[in-house]
Amino acid sequence: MSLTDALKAQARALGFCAVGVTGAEPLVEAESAAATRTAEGLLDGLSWWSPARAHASADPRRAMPDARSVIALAYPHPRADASAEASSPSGERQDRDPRGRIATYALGRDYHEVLLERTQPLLAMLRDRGYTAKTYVDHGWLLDRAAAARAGLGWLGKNTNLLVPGAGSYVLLAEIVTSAALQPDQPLKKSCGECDACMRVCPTGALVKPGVLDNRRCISFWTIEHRGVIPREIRPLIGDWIFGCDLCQEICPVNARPAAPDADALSAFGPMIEPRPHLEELLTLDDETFRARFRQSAVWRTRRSGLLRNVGIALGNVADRRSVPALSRALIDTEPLIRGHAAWALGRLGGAAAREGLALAVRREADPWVREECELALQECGPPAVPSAV
Ligand code: B12
Ligand code: SF4
Ligand code: SF4
Repeated sequence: MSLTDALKAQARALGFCAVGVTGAEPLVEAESAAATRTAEGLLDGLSWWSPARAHASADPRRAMPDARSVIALAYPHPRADASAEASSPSGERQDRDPRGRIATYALGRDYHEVLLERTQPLLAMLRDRGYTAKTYVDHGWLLDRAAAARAGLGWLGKNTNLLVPGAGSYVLLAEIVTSAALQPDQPLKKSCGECDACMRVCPTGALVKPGVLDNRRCISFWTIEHRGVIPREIRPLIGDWIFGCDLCQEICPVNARPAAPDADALSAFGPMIEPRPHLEELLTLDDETFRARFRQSAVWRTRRSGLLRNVGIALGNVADRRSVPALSRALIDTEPLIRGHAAWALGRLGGAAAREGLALAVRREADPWVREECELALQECGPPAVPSAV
C-alpha cells in the first residue's frame, strides 16, 4: 500500500469522513477571493484578521518551506435532532419557557482539541518516515475550506461552507501540511446549481453574493466573535440564537439526508450540552457555574459576559413577558454588557413591571451606556397606562 493510501485508510479509521490530498503550492484563487473580500471590508470586525493574513493563509509553504503536500480532512460533529429536543414522547414540548439555540458544531467538546488529537497518529506516521508534518485546525493561518475543495473533499456552497458528498456541511476541517510527496486528488466537478435556498433564508442578508459572506451581518460573527455591544439594528435579526447560527445549513438540501456519522467519531466529542437551553436559567449563571457548564465546549469562547449578552437579546426577541423578573434581576449584574442588553430586552417586552425595573435602573445606574439603554428601553415601553376612571 502506498503512503498516501495508508494515510487515507488511517484517517478513515480515526473517524474522518473525508480525506484528500492536494499539492502545497499556493491556493491562488482563494488568495484573490480572500484579498478582495478583505479590501471590500467583508471581513471587518474580526480583530485577528488582516490583509497580510489573507495572503499568508493561502500559502501552505509559508510556515514549512519544504512542504510538498496538504492532506485535507473533514470530521463529522454532533448534531442536535431539532424535532426531538425537549419533546415529550407525544412530540409536544415539555414546557413553554423561552429557550435559545446553540449552533450544532459547538454542542460537544471543543472541536479544535478533538481534531488535533485525532490527527496525532497521522503526524506520527509521517514523522516516523522522516517527513516534517504540521496540523492546522481553524485558527492556523491556512484557508481550510479552499484547501479542502482543492483536495476534492467537497465543493464550496453558496453559503460559503464546504459541502461533502454524503456528509453535507456539518463537518469540521483540518489539514496536515507535510514534506511528503503524496498522490494528489482532483477537485470535484460539483456545484449548487440553481439552488439559492441558503441565500434566501439568511435573516440578515449576510450572503451578499453566492459564496460571499459579509462578516458584519452574520449572526455567527456577532454572537461568537464580537466582543462588546451588539448594534441595536442587528439585535432583532438574531432571533433566539445565543451562540452561532445554522440557518443557512439547516435549509441546505445537501444536509437533508446525510449518512449517519460513525459513532466512535462522535464519541470523541464527549457528552453534548443542551442545544436549546432555558434562557432564564442561563441568566443566573455566575462565573463559576458558567465555567463548570461550558469550559470544555466552544461556547467558552464568548465568556460569561458574551453569552449572557446574547441571552438578553434572545429573550428580547422571544418576547415572553414572563421573562421580566429574570431580566430585571440581570439589571443588577456586575457586567455592564449584560445589564445593557437586558435593558434592551425589557424594552421589547414592555408592560408595567418592565417599566418599573427600568425606571429603578435609570436612577441607580452608573455606567453611561447602560443608562442610555435603560432610557431608550423606557421610551420603547411607552408611557405608563393611565388608570381608567370608575
Ligand atoms: C473567519 C471565519 C468565520 C467568520 C467569517 C466566515 C466567512 N465565510 O468568511 C464567521 C465568524 C462569520 C464564521 C462563521 C461560521 N463558521 Co467559520 N471560520 C472562519 C475561518 C477562521 C476563516 C474563514 C476565512 O478564511 N474566510 C475568508 C474567506 C475569503 O474565505 P472563505 O469564506 O473560505 O471563502 C471561500 C469560498 O467562499 C470560495 N468562493 C469564492 N468565491 C466564490 C463564489 C462562489 C459562487 C462559491 C460557491 C464559492 C466562492 O472561495 C473562498 C476562498 O476559499 C475558518 C477556518 C479557516 N482557517 O479557514 C472557519 C470555518 C470556515 N468556519 C466554520 C464553521 C463551522 C462556521 C459556522 C458554520 C459556525 C456556526 N454554525 O455558526 C459559521 C458559518 C457561517 C457561513 N455561512 O460561513 C468551518 C466551516 C466548515 C465547513 N463545512 O465549511 C471552518 C472551516 C472552521 C473549521 N476548521 O472547520 N466563520
Ligand atoms: S450563519 Fe446565519 S447569519 Fe450567517 S450567513 Fe448563515 S444564515 Fe446568515
Ligand atoms: S442551500 Fe443550496 S445554494 Fe446553499 S449551499 Fe446548500 S445547495 Fe448550495
